[in-house]
Amino acid sequence: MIRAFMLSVLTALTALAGEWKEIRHVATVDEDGVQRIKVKAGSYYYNPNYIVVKKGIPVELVIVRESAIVPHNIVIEMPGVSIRRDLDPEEETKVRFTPEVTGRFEFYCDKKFLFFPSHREKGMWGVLEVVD
Ligand SMILES: [Cu+2]
Repeated sequence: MIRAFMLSVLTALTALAGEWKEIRHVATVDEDGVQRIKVKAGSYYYNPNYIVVKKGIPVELVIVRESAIVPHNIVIEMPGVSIRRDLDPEEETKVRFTPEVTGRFEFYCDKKFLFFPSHREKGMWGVLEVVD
């Protein structure tokens, strides 16, 4: 509990500083054969922001948005996968896909307000590493 709190404080500070620190998560396969990963999203981060998944096994990102006025989304582009979804502020957003190639791919929020830096530039991005 304290650890989770410390982590959220750290994440908030990192977001303020505009820095990006790796928070790694290696997915496991649930009983239903899905690699299900809970992701927290907010201004301006994803937690975890480095997700390792296995090739050829369905992935489900269960994204919980930190309640805020600022809208966020998630964009994932990789061979065979093209996703751009707004994140629901009230409930979980479930994003499903099956990675068919190995490699490292970026996911990010492409929201932007007027001439301000994009959320991606502010640190709202992560790495999806697909392994064999
Ligand atoms: Cu955003």
